[in-house]
Amino acid sequence: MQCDFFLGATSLILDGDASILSLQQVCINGEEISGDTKMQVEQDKLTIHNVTEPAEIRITTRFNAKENTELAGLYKSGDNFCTQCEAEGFRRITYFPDRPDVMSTYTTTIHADREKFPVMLSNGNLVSKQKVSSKDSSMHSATWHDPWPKPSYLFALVAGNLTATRDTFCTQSGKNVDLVIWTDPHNAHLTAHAMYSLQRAMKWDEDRFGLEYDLDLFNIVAVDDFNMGAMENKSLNVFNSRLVLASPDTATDLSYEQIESVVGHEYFHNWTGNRITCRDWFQLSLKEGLTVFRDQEFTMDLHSRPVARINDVRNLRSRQFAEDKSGMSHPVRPISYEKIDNFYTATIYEKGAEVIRMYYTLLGKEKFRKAIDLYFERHDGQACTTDDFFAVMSEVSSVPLDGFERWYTQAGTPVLKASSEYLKDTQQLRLSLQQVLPTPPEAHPVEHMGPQFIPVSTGLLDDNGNDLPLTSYSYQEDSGQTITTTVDQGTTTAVLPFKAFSGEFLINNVPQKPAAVSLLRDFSAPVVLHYNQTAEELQHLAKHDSNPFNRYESTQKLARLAISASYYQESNHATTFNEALATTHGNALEREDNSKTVTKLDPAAVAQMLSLPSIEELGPLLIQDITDSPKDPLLDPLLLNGVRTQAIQTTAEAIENDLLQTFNATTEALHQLEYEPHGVQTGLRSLKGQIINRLVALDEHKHANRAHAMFETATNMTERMMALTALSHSTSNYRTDALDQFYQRWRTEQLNVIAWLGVQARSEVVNNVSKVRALLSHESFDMRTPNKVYALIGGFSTSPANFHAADGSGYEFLADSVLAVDQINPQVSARLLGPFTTANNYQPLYRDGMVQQLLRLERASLSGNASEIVGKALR
Ligand code: 0A1
Ligand code: ZN
Repeated sequence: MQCDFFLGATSLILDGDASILSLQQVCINGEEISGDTKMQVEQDKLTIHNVTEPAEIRITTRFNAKENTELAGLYKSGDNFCTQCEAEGFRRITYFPDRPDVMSTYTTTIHADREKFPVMLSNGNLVSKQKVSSKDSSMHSATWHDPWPKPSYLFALVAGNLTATRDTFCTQSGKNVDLVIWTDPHNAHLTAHAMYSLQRAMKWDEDRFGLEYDLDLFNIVAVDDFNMGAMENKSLNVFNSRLVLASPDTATDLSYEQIESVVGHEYFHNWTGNRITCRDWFQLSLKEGLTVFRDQEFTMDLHSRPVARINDVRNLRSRQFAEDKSGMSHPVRPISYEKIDNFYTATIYEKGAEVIRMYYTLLGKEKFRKAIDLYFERHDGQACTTDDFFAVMSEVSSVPLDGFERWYTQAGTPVLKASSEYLKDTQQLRLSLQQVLPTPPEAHPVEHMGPQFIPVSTGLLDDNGNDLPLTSYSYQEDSGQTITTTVDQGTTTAVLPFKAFSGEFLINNVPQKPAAVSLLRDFSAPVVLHYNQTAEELQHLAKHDSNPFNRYESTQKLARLAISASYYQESNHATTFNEALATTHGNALEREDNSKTVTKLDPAAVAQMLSLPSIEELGPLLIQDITDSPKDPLLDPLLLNGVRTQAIQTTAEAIENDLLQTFNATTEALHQLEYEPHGVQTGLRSLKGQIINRLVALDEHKHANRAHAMFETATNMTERMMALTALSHSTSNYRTDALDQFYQRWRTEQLNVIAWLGVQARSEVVNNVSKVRALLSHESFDMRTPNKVYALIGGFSTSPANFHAADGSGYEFLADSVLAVDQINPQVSARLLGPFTTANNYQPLYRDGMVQQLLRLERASLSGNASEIVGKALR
């Protein structure tokens, strides 16, 4: 390869992992070198002395890709070879300056057996492919050249017996791009959705960001063994097969949605990640946060914006807010790490995307586009920092962005405290705001914590539920000066720029006391909002808020208040909020008179309103406190799970008839439709799934048969899995029957088997740990396949009742599993350890149980990946 790496010194130091590589030969300008005076090989590097530029350095290494179970570098998945080089996998292939700011052009020649490896791929364009000339040779070779300079983490190579699904895309400038999806031959019929998603992504990036693809060929390869979701290697994306392959019988609606979004995500990286890459791995969010933002917008533009926003916020709260409350808490731009593989986190990805979304909210759509255009104009071809991105945003923004940069450097979720008062005499609404920042984690100290710039999208509702028009707002600066900002005529949402630790906004010309204030519309900042609202106000907002996100949020808030009141045994409050919640759920199920639609509102939104916050969402909120005064900052997970289940039951009981009616109506409506993984029918299915879960949770004796019938009559994987999930938590015989039937019918489909393992792992049935342990030796399970490990072991840790079992059996199971997986694949074992990193949030019974297992793990000789997480969990 052509590597324009500036040597600067006479010794060239190249990264390399001697645990896998065996160095065969080093030649400089055609001459082999050897001996300590010429070069030194150490565990993690090769130093070549006295190199004078320019030089041609030829390095030959050997390694056993078949035994590379870490799935980093070049490895075998099934009968095929493939690579994974992000973040530091290239150094497991050869010695190289394996860092993102060294950008080189690559020419790759692959030699392989013709029969076993008919397909040989690498980045860029195919230059030549030929049989090896000697008559009796079974070998052939292919040479690829990628004209775009790139860092080593974007290198890729694939060889195997793969089948191509081909299509094309004509770019905005009229160039035809060949699109190819490569799969194992028996899966080729499952690629249509991924191909269509790719074409839509290419079109969307042109329409929305003016970005065109820059080569004539784009390949996607689906592999069964992959540590993560997918990888954006230049022109040769490698995907976990679960994010490519789909048919109505093997994929749920959610899988279809994820395929579209991840195909988009990897494609969008071509500009945000590949053309402009990261200077170092501390800047990882520069490419990941921005690309997640882009894939979120892609989903929003293609489907329902509010439904997508709600899903994104749910995900953020349950994963990233929890991470902020764990030993893994770190800022969007971390300042230290032991293993970069451990930092592909919800903070880098999802919080990173929220940071980009705040720029978007503050600049507005047009200016944001202008700023992004400037980013590409200024930095194309460079390895950049988040400061470079901040600089272009600041330059274009009409709002000064002081304090915004702290979103990158300060870890944790800010608490935004709000109170409001109507000033009748002056016809103003006073909104007092305060931000409370968490103490920085030990590993990421910050000398002077400053206030973060929080955009607070705000609207006011009158008694009839209509938005009050807004005209202007005033803010008193620290200097004492009052600044008044006029908002555009007709505006009913104002983005209040809050950048102090505390301050007051006065919303002017408010003719009457608002019936309710709608704060943080569309979740305009990744904060926990404390704002005292009565059950009536929340019900009013849930029914009328013009902002669909806040309609959902008000229902969620009622649920949070109901659950927290039960948790703290405040029975009066619990009754009030549970009743209000049931009424709100009943209202959401309302159906238009004489209408054929199942619900007045979008059924997908109704399903979201009906769903209660997950345990993962509730945990950090409870200890952070929902009600402004945590009674006990340490969590009892079993109690929390119990009161959550009770809330599900109490509210379901109050509206059982409505639930049944809607269940039947969705069944009827779906019966008329042929399965499609999009449109209104996906909403109908998610509503149906939500309801069947509620009903079985309410009374399994009464409703398990309904779930079983749903399972048996399902014509698609979505409804089958929904029914199976509802049954999985019950103790009825229907459960075992459905699980057995499912396995017998789908045992040859890998994706279905993975779903089958997962649904059993997540079951809340008492003492499920023994069943899950038994599944470790089931014929379908393989500890070397990450998808199966995540489904079974990772899935188990999400069952509160079993993971937190009072006898410690759940913790012991996780530790045993980590020890076994760590021998095979450290990236995967490190991921499995996630649930232990919140140990310090729990009451002593639970915390001590986790700590006992963590100490046991600490004494074992773990991989560097796993021991970093164990160390942080014990802190
Ligand atoms: N950059 C990829 C994700 C990815 C990261 C690391 C990997 O191996 C350690 C693999 C994939 C993305 O954001 O899609
Ligand atoms: Zn990414």
